[in-house]
Amino acid sequence: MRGMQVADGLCALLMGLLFAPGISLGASIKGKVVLVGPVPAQKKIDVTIDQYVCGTEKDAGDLLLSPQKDLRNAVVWLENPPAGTLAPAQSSKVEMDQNGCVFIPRVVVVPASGTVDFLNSDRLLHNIHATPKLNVSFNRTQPKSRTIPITFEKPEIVRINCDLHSWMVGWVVVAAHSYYAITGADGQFAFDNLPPGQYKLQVWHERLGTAQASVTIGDQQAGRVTVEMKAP
Ligand SMILES: [Cu+2]
Repeated sequence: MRGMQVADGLCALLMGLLFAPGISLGASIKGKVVLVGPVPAQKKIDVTIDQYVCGTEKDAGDLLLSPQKDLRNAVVWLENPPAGTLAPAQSSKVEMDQNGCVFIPRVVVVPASGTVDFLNSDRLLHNIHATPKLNVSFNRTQPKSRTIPITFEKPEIVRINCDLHSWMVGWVVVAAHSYYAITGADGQFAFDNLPPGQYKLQVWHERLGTAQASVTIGDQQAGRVTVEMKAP
């Protein structure tokens, strides 16, 4: 019984902290990104080299939609993150593999000063090539099974190419803070542990460009938002 009372007391204390004005982090944003309007043509690319690994045809992969036009691989972030969330440390490994002559995952997020491990699971030579504006350029050949770690210092969206296979494109989104998300196959994203307030969302997609939205959330609420993107 005594233990229960201590636990209850601790619980009350924690609840008090959570509900105290100014420091509550009980709000969240739940949203999805959808395409509105006509669906642009989905490109296919004929593969003429290295077919023994790459196959004979590839989807461009730059516009992945569900039957309901939910948009995958859009990157969503808060333009005005809560104070004190700048420059997070990298908490887990970020990897981008080259597998079947495709970058997998196609889009990754890494915090500024974080490292992406580039892998090659294919039994042929690939290459990783990028010419960012704010980060250091690189152009490295990559035999099977070699891991190449690349550190990205500055927030920026960096396109990655393989020069040997022209259709291979990947994206490294270097994040300025911890409130970045990539939409899943259902177009959904979520941000948790937010103080109440008004938030501006920035959305980027490699083919559809950018979009903005704003959402206001109260204490212990989930703000819901649907971001609509159109083909340019
Ligand atoms: Cu390649």
